[in-house]
Amino acid sequence: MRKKIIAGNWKMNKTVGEAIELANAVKLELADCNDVDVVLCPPFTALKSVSDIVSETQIAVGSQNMSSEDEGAYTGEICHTMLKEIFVRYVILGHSERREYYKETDFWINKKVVKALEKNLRPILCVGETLEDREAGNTEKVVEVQVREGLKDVDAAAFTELVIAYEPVWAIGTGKVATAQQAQDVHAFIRGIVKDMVGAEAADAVRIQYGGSMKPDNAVELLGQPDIDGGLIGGAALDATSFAAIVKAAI
Ligand code: 3PY
Repeated sequence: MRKKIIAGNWKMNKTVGEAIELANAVKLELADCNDVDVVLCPPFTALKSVSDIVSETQIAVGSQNMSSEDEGAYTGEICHTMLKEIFVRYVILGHSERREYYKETDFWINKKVVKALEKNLRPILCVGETLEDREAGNTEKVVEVQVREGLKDVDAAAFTELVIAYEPVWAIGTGKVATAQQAQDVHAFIRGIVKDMVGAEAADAVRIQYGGSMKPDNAVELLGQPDIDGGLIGGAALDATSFAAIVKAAI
């Protein structure tokens, strides 16, 4: 039985003051939530404050990116040591916004995934097709490449730690949501790829989240699908009540 995981991707929203307010509001609702893994992913500037606020709760903290390097002359980057020092446990890697706007490739995303695992951080690897890909009938082809390349050289044992987030790009920030069946089909397909890569045990253990306009009113149906193990939440994570409602839908 896979434990569901709901992560809030706050993206480039919330000043430190606003992040403190939101984290405190989420803490009031979810501090003792044991049935679902809850993760907050604020921007880098607010990570330390949010981490302090949730430190004695069941809520974990994640970053929205991480360098593949250990330290040194990499202007603008943040490495694993800096994240672990402030008790960050998860790292979102390869989000479609990073692939699209910052031209992150599967090669670099894979280096980050491998580094995160080596340093005991849990990667949330994002994959997903664009509208153009879907309309051309290329969803499976695109997602398969992203999964195989992103998880290259990852041991079967690590699949209990890492998380895959399926986020159809056409459903991100657009208000469009994949139907529960569309999402389930791709999740089952991804699990099949993992099985082919590292075996049935790892495929059965790996958690695959859905991301892309998940909200309280569609969460129950999406989270009720057999291969959907949680959500990576965008807009709805910026409001404590909506975020908590999604977490409760996962219980
Ligand atoms: C969204 O739901 O908009 C996301 O991109 C979550 O990562």
